[in-house]
Amino acid sequence: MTAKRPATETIRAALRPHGLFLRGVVNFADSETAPTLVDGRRAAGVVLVGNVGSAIWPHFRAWQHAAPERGGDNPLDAWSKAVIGPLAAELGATAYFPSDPPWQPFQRWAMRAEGLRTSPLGILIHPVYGLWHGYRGALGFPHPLATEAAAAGPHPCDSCRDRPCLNRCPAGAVTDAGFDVAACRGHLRTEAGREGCMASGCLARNACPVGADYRYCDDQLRFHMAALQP
Ligand code: B12
Repeated sequence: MTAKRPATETIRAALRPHGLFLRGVVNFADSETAPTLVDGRRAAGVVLVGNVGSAIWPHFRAWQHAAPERGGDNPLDAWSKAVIGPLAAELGATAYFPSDPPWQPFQRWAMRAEGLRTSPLGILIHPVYGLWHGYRGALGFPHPLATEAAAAGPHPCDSCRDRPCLNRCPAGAVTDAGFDVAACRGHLRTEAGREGCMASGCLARNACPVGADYRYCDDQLRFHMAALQP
């Protein structure tokens, strides 16, 4: 593997046609835990690749339409690998995926790279995109990378007085104590769950007023709810 030193702008440009975004950069100090590169060395830095709003959705659905067996059991993960894997090879990087065990600490990386904090739902909230974003992969390099500016703005939950996410969940699964996965899944199996969250997306996530312009499209919302079912 030849290690190249791509500019972050080069990576950003390669992601753009797929609706993907360069979300941030983490460089690891020598004393820190860091992921292993394909050649066995320790990564010096990772570039986080993610989705914002529904920008990936038409690209993903078009790919899935043409893919053997419609992309398999986890088509969004398969699409992420089909797009980010070849890009990593081209850049001399190692690709990591959020769905692949052992799980890499994507949320911790994002907190550090983008200055994000956790919402009561357990997912990170962005001051601009709200809860409507996620991570599709990361590119590891043997050298440090130019860092990016962190997300602008204070943590939105600090100034949220009504906290609608806490009282809108029909299963009471979102509390200050954390997200109760079993309670959520139990509700999704009921008729009310099928007609509510399964049909139009997690009601607690939908209730958050931050980043409403970036709310996922209906098809994307339903896809993610279906993926939550065991
Ligand atoms: C296992 C998992 C699940 C499980 C269990 C989740 C749970 N609440 O227990 C299930 C399948 C239920 C699930 C569901 C969903 N998930 Co999930 N999940 C994961 C996965 C694969 C691993 C999480 C993990 O344990 N990581 C291991 C540790 C080592 O990583 P970490 O970064 O250190 O993460 C931890 C810290 O951030 C810590 N933490 C949180 N807040 C704070 C604050 C402080 C101060 C500190 C120190 C730590 C800390 O908690 C995290 C989890 O343990 C991650 C992807 C990944 N690789 O991280 C996605 C991930 C967390 N999930 C994600 C999402 C979006 C969801 C769903 C909304 C998707 C959906 N289908 O609707 C739901 C609902 C989640 C919810 N409300 O909690 C996103 C979150 C994106 C974001 N904006 O933050 C991730 C990052 C995947 C992605 N592709 O982007 N998920």
